[in-house]
Amino acid sequence: MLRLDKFERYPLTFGPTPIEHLPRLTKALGGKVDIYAKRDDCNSGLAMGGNKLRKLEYIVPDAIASNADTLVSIGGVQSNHTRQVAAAAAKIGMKCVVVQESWVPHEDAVYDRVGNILLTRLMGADSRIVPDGFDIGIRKSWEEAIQSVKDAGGKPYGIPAGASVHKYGGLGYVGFAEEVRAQEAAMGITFDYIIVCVVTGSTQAGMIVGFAADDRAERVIGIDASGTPRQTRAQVRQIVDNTAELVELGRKVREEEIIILEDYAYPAYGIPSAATNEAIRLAARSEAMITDPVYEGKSMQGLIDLVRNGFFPQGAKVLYAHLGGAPALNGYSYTYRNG
Ligand code: 5PA
Repeated sequence: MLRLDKFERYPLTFGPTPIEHLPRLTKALGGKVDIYAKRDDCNSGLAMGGNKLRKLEYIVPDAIASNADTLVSIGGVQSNHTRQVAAAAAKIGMKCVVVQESWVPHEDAVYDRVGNILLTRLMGADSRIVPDGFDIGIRKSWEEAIQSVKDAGGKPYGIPAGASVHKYGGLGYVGFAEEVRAQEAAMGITFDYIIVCVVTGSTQAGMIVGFAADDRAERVIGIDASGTPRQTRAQVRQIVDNTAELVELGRKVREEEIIILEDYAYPAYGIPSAATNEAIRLAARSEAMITDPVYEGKSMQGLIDLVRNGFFPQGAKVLYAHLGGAPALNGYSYTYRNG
């Protein structure tokens, strides 16, 4: 038994997210592998939801206990994470400063006006665009933003990119694994594989620890969307170790239990390939399931490619973790102008 319940959780989500069968996508991919989705993209009424709210549920109690008055975080211009931090801040009555780095070499006339950043500003966050490029690590621009809050007499609470290297960043997705186990029991099935997009790492790391409890961590297939997979893998490793200790897994997760596939992040973080766009269109047209060009479109591309290449044995049940991200599509209006 993992010790997740000893950690305080501040509810930001509706509760367990639905798992749905995707019969038309299953059929479009040949029908030999049964595809399901767990809809963490529909997990909350807060500003369109997504995976960060599951993580933030375990971070917010610590922020409140610290007597902070301002959450300070970081991401790209179309960051889903900073949108969800802004949402959590609004919901708990704190101020919010978010640094939005220029992570994506993408030009669209309204890129910095629509989607995530629009919602972030609407919720009252102080959104600061800076020119620094992509990097999932601890950033100078974030440390400066924390300092600027102090200089102005405020009390900041820092949340790093993707809420990942925060000490409690992995707990939310341990909870995901516990939830899947309960749903499997209720549905009378077991999933053979879980597909998850990975960038800053705590989503997959939490799942790895959660599924290590019934010895199937290596069934969690991470699809890298960072384009810097060595750094992502190192961060996943670190979060796995820290989280395993927190929830008392009782053993070290082995290196070969951490599976990250690097083949789908090209041409760069935030830039969809032709195959990404094909995947986005197939999910939309077969199941009305909307995925984005930065994250879920790439993990959908990975899922489709793995099915087509026979990676999964016949009859396998594959659970696609849908982590959110659709608001960013608005920043790609030209790419999808014809659908
Ligand atoms: C993000 C991340 P991790 O960062 O936990 O690996 O999750 C990857 C991921 N899907 C998958 C969606 C929709 C995501 O938003 N987003 C980041 C952001 O700033 O939005 C942290 C990068």
